[in-house]
Amino acid sequence: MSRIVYVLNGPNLNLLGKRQPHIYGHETLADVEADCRKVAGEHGLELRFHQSNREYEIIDWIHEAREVACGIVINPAAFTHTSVAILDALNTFEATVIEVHISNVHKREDFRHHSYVSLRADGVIAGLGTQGYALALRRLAHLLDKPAAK
Ligand code: CA2
Repeated sequence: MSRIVYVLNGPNLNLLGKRQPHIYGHETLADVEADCRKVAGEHGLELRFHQSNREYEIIDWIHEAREVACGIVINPAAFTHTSVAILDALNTFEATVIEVHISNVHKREDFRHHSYVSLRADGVIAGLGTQGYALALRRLAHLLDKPAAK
């Protein structure tokens, strides 16, 4: 079984740590990637970390992951609430999918309460700040090492 994990980030997350720190905190996306690389290293996972403002690029990475990956951690950002196309792509992926949101979307505007991606995700983390990514990777590693515990 492969130990390649894709961590995918949607639109505007390239601005993390640079705008709206009261909502998304002070860590940049580079900091998040560094955290993820540390956890991946601890668990023998190979990380493919990406961000895009374009829906089709996220879909292309999900298609790539279908061929090689044992899991996807995805923060689809605003596409969470709009993208049937990303849901359709994730539905073609057979291994574990964990959805991450930095903010607690359920405490925010009504339009953030619905997630297309949650219809596919095996787990959802929201409101734990950028730590949610590392926690999602630990969960993936746990499932890989102890699949019966799922
Ligand atoms: O809480 C999350 O992680 C979100 O996925 C972030 C999205 C938002 O549309 C979702 O409802 C919840 C927004 C990402 C925008 O990221 C920014 C970061 C810093 C400054 C501005 C935007």
